[in-house]
Amino acid sequence: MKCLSRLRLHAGAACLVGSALFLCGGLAPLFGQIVAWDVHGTAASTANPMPATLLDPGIASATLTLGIGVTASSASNTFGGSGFDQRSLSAAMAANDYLSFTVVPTAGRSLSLTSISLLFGVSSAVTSFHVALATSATGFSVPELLWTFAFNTTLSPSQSISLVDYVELQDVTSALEIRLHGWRDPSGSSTFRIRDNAGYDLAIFGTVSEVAAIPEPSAYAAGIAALVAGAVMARRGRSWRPRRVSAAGSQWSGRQDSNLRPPGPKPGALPG
Ligand SMILES: [Ca+2]
Repeated sequence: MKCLSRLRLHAGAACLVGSALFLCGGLAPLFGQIVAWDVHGTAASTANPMPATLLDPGIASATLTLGIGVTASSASNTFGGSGFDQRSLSAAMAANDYLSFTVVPTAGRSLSLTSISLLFGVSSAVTSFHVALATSATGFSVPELLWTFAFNTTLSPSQSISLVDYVELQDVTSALEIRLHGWRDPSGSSTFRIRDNAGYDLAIFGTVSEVAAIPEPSAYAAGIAALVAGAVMARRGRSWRPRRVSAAGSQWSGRQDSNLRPPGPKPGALPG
């Protein structure tokens, strides 16, 4: 995966310096925060799904919601749910115990994610509460989880997860969902939530780019033909000389000795 990502970056660099810039096209990417939520003054019980507080113009929509395995919490200044009661990732996935956010690019735009920052916690500390990020880009595949983490306090410190190595999260042109699954070691049930601090509490960083128009195959063929024709003409231009045509229609080079010309009637010669 990392190798593919590097290939993509190298291709991007080649795109910038190459002579075929028209194939890369598009606007300069916008770096930074492209989607963010501030849960201050809200609760999942009254705002589910919750639209993003900050939305890049290149993103049509972004919503934060809950899996059907948990119940929207009414705790103020949070977005979360009660009923996180599974004891393994596979069980949490099967039970749909998760927080989820879905980002939909505007038509003609693509998203490339670089990182996610989030602030979360539980209502009562346990040893331990576990979380894992999975994405629709990989079919929520467990071997391709984006990140896992465990904590044993109520207020886990802010977390920042780099996504630059995940090629599936680059150049995304359709809806992308990321699920934050939660489960716990001891039996019981937790209320797990995005919690409030100054500013945004869940933010996605990355770039939004205009999708480059892909030339029609006929345009490629015409372009290649023009390049080949130009190269041939340039090569001929170095050795080309005027050519004359004999009366009999034979051709010879103007540089050839006259003795090598095709035989023809001599001036003034009489018939017979
Ligand atoms: Ca906040």
